[in-house]
Amino acid sequence: MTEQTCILIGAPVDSGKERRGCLMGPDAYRVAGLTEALEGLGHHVQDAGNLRPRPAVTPGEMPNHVHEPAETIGWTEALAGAAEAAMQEGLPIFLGGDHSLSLGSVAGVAMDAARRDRPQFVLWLDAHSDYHTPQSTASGNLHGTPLGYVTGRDGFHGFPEVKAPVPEENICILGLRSVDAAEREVLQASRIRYADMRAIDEAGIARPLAAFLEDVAKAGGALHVSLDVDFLDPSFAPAVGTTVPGGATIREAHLVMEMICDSGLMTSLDLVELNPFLDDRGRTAQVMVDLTASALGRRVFDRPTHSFAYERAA
Ligand code: 4U7
Ligand code: MN
Ligand code: MN
Ligand code: MN
Repeated sequence: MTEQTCILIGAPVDSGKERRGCLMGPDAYRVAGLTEALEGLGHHVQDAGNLRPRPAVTPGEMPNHVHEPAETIGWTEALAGAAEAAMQEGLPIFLGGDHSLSLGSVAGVAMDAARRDRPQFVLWLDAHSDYHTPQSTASGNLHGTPLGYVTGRDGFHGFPEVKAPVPEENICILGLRSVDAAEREVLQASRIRYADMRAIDEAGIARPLAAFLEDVAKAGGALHVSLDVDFLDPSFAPAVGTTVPGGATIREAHLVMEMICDSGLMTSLDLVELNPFLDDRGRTAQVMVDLTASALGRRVFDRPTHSFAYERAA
């Protein structure tokens, strides 16, 4: 693939849920060798260090059960600005941090796309649909709300106004296996595309992804990829607070990344929800680094040499 300037933006966001630990994520990716892996593929890597949240206050209209809204508002402001700026310099990779970081990363990259008159697309790789609002969430955990926010749903009082909402039809969710009743209704009524694990079992993961990537290409869109650790089955990726059995296998996840790479469409990436405190000798961090490498060109072979008869026939 063509050489990229990858900009690593550490975002030790830990306010999006009760259980702490995601703040250690950015350093775990560094220790697992993210920079070295990307440089080894011929890319330029700029590690911008870690961001900090802007100071913010809890708005009066925020429901009481919502966990640490002020801190997440502060992160959203900081991340949206950093994301929009980084799009001028290269391909930002946001090192989370929990998934509430994507309120800011996606809002920011979408602002950049709007400025360039390019439609923004989002590929959401997750066990969960993260389509809540601060009113609909029962847990009060804002890491379950980023897709609600970036599509412009109401109720995000005190958060920066979403000036470039992502159109529902430009979003594809793969890997679903835990959707709350309150999300299910609005999701089904929306134009968001999704394949749950059952659909993936039946059709394979390549078909829905190929169809989505084709639409991004046709529209000349920018593609943000948001990879939640819990997209993967917990047997391969234990370092996450919200494990749900029955997730993507290692090969399904690599295939997704390899197809994204081949498409040449990815313009920004989130690595979220890694909780290194729950990891098993760094293996989950390593899996996430390896998947990032696949998205940016790691291959066994550059091109086929000898083809099989069944390939020549096709
Ligand atoms: B993640 C949940 F209830 N839906 O709202 C909620 F199941 O970023 C989980 O995808 C949200 O890990 C998970 O708390 C957020 C729950
Ligand atoms: Mn907390
Ligand atoms: Mn998520
Ligand atoms: Mn999830």
